[in-house]
Formats: sequence, C-alpha cells, structure tokens
Amino acid sequence: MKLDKNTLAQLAEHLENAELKAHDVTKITDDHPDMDWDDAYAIQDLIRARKESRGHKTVGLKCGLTSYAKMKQMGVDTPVFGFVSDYMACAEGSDIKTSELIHPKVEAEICVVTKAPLKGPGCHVGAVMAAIDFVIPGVEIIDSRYRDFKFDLKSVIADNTSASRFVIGGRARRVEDLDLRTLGVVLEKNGQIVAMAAGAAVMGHPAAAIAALANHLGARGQEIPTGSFIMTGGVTEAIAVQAGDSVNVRFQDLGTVGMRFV
Ligand code: 0L1
Ligand code: MG
Repeated sequence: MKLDKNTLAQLAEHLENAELKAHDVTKITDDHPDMDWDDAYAIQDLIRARKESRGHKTVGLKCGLTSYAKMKQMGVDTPVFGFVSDYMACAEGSDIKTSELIHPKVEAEICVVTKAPLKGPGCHVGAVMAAIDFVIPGVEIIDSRYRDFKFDLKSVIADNTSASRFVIGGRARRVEDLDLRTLGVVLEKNGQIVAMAAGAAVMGHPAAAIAALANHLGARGQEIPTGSFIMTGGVTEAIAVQAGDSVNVRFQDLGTVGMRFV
C-alpha cells in the first residue's frame, strides 16, 4: 500500500461526503497518483465501515464493469467490486429523487441470492451455479461521484464503484429453470427501447462475474457468505437518466423492473 492511514481515512470521508451531499469531485488519483489497488479497496472498506458505524446495513455485493458493453463504454478491461447499503434499496415502481443524486445512470442486472458460501481462489462457474439459491432481476442506479463520470479504475473502486441506488423487482426463479447465458434483457426509457442484450454479455456467463468476486475476496482472505445478494453487473452500457424519465427493464422469464425519476 502506498497511502498512510490518515490519508486513506480522509479520502473515504471526502468521497462519502460527495455521495451523501450529491456533489461531484475530481478523481482522487489526480492528487494521489501513486495509490495502488489495495489503497483503492481500503478506501472503499473505510466507506463501508463509516456507513455501518452509523447503523446502515450492508445488504449486498456488486460486480461492476463486467459486460463488454460497459467495459467499452468506460474504456477499461477489468471488473471491479463494491457493496450496496440498505438505504440504497428502492421499491419496484418507486419514484427516485434525482435531487439526491449527481448524474445517475441505470444498468440492467441479473442478480442472485446464494445458499452456500463461495470462496476463492479457484472459484468457477460450476461452483457458483451450485451455490445460487435463486435469481432475481434488478436495476442498479449508478452515480459516480467524479465529475462527468471521468475516472480511472482505482478512483472508481475507492468510490464504491459508483453504487448509489438499486431496485429489485420482477419475480425470483430457481437457477435450474433458467439459462443465464441466453436470458434476454430489454431496457426501455420513456417507452423506447434504448439497449438490449443477453446474460452472456456479462463475462460469457453471469456466474463468471460471481466467481471473479469470490476469487477477488479470496485473495484478501474473505468469502461470499451464505445468503448474499449479489448484482452481477450491467448487461448493456449504462443509460443516463434525469428527472421526468421512466425506466422499465424486461427480463426474459423474470418479469419487469420499473421506476420513475423525479
Ligand atoms: O456497476 C457498475 O458497473 C459501475 C462500475 C463503475 C464504473 C461506472 O461508474 O460506470
Ligand atoms: Mg452495476
């Protein structure tokens, strides 16, 4: 690690304040060009600890930048991992207040809940499939705290991978009743289709994103606990939204997840 404890704590406070007060900041690597991957995840961990110390529950784990469309959109080639907190969860069909956000974008995500722990290294798609309890469709609302969504990977990891809000809806299905690779997803904004893809857009198989998460945590001596809610990452590029927009995402065999931005 390149940054000292005080600097890590200051950066966590700086980024969390930007999230909670909905104001943008410049990417932190501008001032800390030497920071490394461990520093980036340590800042994210400190943000998580700050939220938990105020009583917020961490309710899920997220994989980001897992689809080729998202990687191309952001000009990167590595998945990143973060968490979601209880206050980020919004009900299906709810109004999402843009005044609490900076420049939101939506992502259609295949999500799962696990029934067994997953531990890397060596975690693979087969192990993940055996550990999935059920699959449920979701939409993540990302909101990078960085001006104009301009960042590098270390800055975005520190910023909890732009996590902001999420909506779970549709209907849960057993994993054996679905083919996660061919599962079609159609994203509509204001009644117009703006993006579509199949599950295989996520690293060839959405379970591969969860295996990558387990291997990432395994390298840090951690695991994905039983009963974890996991978002596997946007299947298409992210779509910008603003007040007045409505979004509906149709997931094959899993129903629709919708919301309005106000
Ligand atoms: O969930 C995501 O894929 C977001 C990862 C961070 C990059 C971004 O803000 O687009
Ligand atoms: Mg996402």
